[in-house]
Amino acid sequence: MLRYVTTNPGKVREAESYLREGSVEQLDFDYTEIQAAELGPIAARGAREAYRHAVKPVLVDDAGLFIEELDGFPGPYSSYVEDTLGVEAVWDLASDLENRRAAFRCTLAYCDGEEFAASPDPVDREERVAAAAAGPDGDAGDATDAEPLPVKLFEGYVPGRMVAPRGDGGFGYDPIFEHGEETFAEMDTERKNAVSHRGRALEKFAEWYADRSRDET
Ligand code: ITT
Repeated sequence: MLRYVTTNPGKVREAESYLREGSVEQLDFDYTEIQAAELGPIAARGAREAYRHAVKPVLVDDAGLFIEELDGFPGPYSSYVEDTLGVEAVWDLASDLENRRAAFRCTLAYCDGEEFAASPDPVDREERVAAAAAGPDGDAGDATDAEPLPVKLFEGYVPGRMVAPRGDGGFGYDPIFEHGEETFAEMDTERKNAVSHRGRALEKFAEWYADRSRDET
C-alpha cells in the first residue's frame, strides 16, 4: 500500500479518485519544507524524510499556484500565503493585474528505500558536499543525508487565470483559478483530475509505478 504524504485531505481525495480507492492511504506527516525556489527539491527532501519515518513506500505531493505577472508568486510559498493572508487576499492582489494568467504546478516525489533510476535532484549534491566538507564527525545534519535515498519526481502543470471566487468544491485556491469556462471549485474531483496539475503528475506516476511493480514480479 502506498502512503500519500500530506496533511491536506483534499489532495488525498484526488489521489484516491485517480489511483483507485484502497490503493493509497494518507500519511499525515508534516515533513520539513526546505526553502527553495522550486517544488522538486522540497518534495524530494520530504519524500526521504517521510520514508525514513514510515519505512514504507511514500509519495509526497508538493504543489503551488504561480501567477505570471507576480513572477510566480505565491509559488513555493502558496501554503504559507493561504494560511496567513488567505485566498481572498490573493484574488484582491490579482484583480489589480492586467495579465491574470496563472498556473498550478504539482511535483510528486516517490521513495521506497530501494535503488532505481532516480531523477536528478540538486539537493542531493548540496547535501553530499556539505556532509563531505564537515567530515565524519562534522555537524552536517542527519548523517544519512550524505547518501541520499533515490527519489523519482513526477511533474504536472495546468494553465489558467485568476478570477473572483466561484464554486464550493475542491480546496485551497480552487475557487479563484479558472481553467476553460469553470473554476476548479466548480468541477467535481474526476473532472478536475482530468485536467489538473495533480492529475497530470498522477498519470505519469501511475504509468511508471505499474512498470516498476511489473518488473518486481
Ligand atoms: P501538505 O504540504 O501537507 O501536502 P499543503 O496544503 O500545505 O499540505 P502544499 O504545500 O503542496 O500542501 O500546498 C501549497 C498550497 O497550494 C496550499 O495552500 C494548498 O491549499 C494549495 N494547493 C495545492 N494544490 C492545490 C489544488 O489542487 N487546488 C487548489 N489549491 C491547491
